[in-house]
Amino acid sequence: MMTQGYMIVCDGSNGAGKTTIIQAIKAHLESKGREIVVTREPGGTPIGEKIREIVLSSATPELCAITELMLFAAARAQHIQEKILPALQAGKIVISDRFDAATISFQHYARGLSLELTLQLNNLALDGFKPDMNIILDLDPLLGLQRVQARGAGLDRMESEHIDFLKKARYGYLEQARQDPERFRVIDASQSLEKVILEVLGIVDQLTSVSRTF
Ligand code: T5A
Repeated sequence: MMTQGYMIVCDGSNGAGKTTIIQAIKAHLESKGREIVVTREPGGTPIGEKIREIVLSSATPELCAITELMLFAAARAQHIQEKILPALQAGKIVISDRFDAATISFQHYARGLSLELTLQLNNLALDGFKPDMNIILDLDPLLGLQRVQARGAGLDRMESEHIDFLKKARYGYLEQARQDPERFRVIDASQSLEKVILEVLGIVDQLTSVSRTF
């Protein structure tokens, strides 16, 4: 009997702590003997990482909205086929730093592309695939940007957008969570790191304790 893989997505406001929290989830699940693949979007594969350089480069602010949408979708299609599906089929747990909900939040709610077009491209890339759980780290974008800057990192093309853009993306995540409470969990990321980790690990334990063997 083989253990079934799971896909957990950590997503939410910029600088909310996704990278930090993912390391805590990884350590926690590894201590339980699970094999973990940590990945990210845009990125996760050599082709996806090249697309990441294009979409996040603040040197090319002229990237138009439809090109941006197609690039995120292209990176995701490659990510699923090359990395995610093989890992899940091998019984591993995949933890992705952002995934399809980011496209709905950023390209639809923030950028203003129609929901129909955004879903069309998302669905093309997903090809019927859905992650098991989306953990949304919710934070005021101003606080998130302060955290990114305090870490000493420069701002990328998306983070250099007007603050209203990031506020709309935040709202987009909360809306998606409201519409799909089964697959989304929202965590208040303004809490202490210890508190956030505790809440997230509770969700992860609940998800991975559900017996899914085949
Ligand atoms: N995007 C992405 C789209 O527009 N469409 C899409 O389809 C996709 C997939 C990706 C960008 O692309 C956009 C969204 C994004 O704008 P990214 O690498 O995901 O970029 O960018 P960020 O969200 O900005 O990621 P960061 O790596 O900058 O932030 P994290 O990972 O959320 O935060 P982290 O863990 O690095 O933490 C930031 C700092 O805060 C501290 C940490 O120690 C660190 O110093 N911290 C806390 N401090 C206090 N209290 C807490 N609770 C803390 N948690 C962390």
